[in-house]
Amino acid sequence: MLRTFREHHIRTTELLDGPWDFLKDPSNVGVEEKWFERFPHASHSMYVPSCWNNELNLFDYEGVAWYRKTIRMEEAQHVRLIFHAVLGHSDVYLDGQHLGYHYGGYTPFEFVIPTLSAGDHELVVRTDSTLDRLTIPTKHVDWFHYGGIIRPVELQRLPDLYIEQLKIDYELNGCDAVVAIQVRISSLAKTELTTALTLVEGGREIHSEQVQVDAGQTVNCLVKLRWTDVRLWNVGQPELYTIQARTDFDDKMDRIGFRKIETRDHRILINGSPVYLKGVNRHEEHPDWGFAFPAKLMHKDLDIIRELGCNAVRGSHYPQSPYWLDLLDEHGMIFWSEIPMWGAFLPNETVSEPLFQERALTMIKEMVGLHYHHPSVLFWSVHNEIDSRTQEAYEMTKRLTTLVKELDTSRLITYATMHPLEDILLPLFDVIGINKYYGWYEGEVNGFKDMLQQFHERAEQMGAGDKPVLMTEFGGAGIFGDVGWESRLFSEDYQAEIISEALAIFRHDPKIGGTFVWQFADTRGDLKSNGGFFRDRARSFNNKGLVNEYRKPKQSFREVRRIYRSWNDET
Ligand code: ADA
Repeated sequence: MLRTFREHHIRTTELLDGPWDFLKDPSNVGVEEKWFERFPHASHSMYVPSCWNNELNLFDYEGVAWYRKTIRMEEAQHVRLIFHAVLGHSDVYLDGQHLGYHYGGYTPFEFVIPTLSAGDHELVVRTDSTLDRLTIPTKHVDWFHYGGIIRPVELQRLPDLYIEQLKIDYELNGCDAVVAIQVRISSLAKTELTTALTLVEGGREIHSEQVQVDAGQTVNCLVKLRWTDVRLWNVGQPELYTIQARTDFDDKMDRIGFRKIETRDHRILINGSPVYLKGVNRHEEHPDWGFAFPAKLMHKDLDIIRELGCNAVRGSHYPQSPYWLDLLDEHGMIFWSEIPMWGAFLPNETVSEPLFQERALTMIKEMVGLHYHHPSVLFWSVHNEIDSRTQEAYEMTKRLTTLVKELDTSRLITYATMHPLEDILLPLFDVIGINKYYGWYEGEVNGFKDMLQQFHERAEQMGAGDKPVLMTEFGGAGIFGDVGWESRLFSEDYQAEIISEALAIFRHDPKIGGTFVWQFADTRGDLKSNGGFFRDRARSFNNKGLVNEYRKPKQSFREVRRIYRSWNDET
């Protein structure tokens, strides 16, 4: 399932989920041997979507692997192939021809193939999950190096005139909105075509016009409508509007929620009222599924997070599934979306590399495109824990934040810093996220007080004293089931203790606008690290979850539930 609702009622779409032929290519000979023309017999079957590492004998395989699927066309038709997420590098071939290359991991890319002939066609994908110094994330990252086609591959059959894009923006003044709907219609026809374009909201026609598109051309239609008394979306108040663009040949639906996001007095404001963020960091990961997280389990994650009393989730550390965001939209929950630039061990040389920066910019563009309409998304985060003390970091961050502003001015731009007392990036952001682990990696939990006081003074001096500060990571590891009389390192008791002490400190600091515990569930760590990284990851898991990897609650879960439920949603 891609979304919780249907995106098309007229256009025919099909998910290519199921068995694909699969073969790893550890010596990287496939291109030379032209596997895209002759797929080797030695291949076996792999379910898509999935991470190959969850299959027997592939657990620690990082590298190149090939996939093949046969597509049957009953008649010649235009086709749009959407890869909703493939980890790392992907090269896509159709009938031996290279369709294109994509680098990324958590966002879709697509190909439009005009008039694909009737009969069988061979779709081949070469993927490479290798992490290195210029990939995002780089090699040293605190999550397992999974590989594979992790979200569905979709095959859409397109008419001659198809809706390439539906983009909905609005300006809100109280409960009155000026809604700007842009529909991009593209032609794959050999002659000029005319169609009616109709916009429908909740079953009600709101606009209609005739559109003429020349052969092979694209037309952008912009419709501006004034709506009064709209129902506003807010935390716990999930008012949503579904908009359909329909032509004589095609359709596309999407959903929005009306809300205004601002900051004032160190608080995040939705529709003019402050909201105190009670959150967790969630990896979209599970030991049996890796990053190919099934929709059904998303419902369960949501139930558990709501049970905890949360109103916010930080999508650490990459764009999460649209289905998950649909669920958050539908339950009035806040989401923080970020690209997978994970920086704790990121060298400055890498930060300045043009290829690295280009990849980051593309990831931002794709993330904003993917999550643009979700009302739950309040924050675009451009990186996590990079060395924010350096000029190199400043230069790169300036490029990233400038791009975000070009793409979307309605949301807050943010990041998470691990150097709050030396950080030079504060002025570039609307909201500052702080990651610190007093009581775990450094000193006593009480250390937060001093650090925060110094941070606030420094922020003031840098002209950033009025920005909301969110505690985006804090906590410690607790091994599920390790409970005792005393609170020892790695016990559930100790973890629960340091998290509750930290939460009490943050809640008493008027300049903190919300908290995200690290982390929701235990996640698989990077096993292959032999360079001295992540040596404290007992069981090869990051054990800082409030629930274990199978979503069983630890003591810290019960503590945080008690605390979060006792806090107001407002200041
Ligand atoms: C960092 C990082 C997380 C995780 C955490 C930890 O803050 O952002 O991804 O690695 O530390 O557990 O140490």
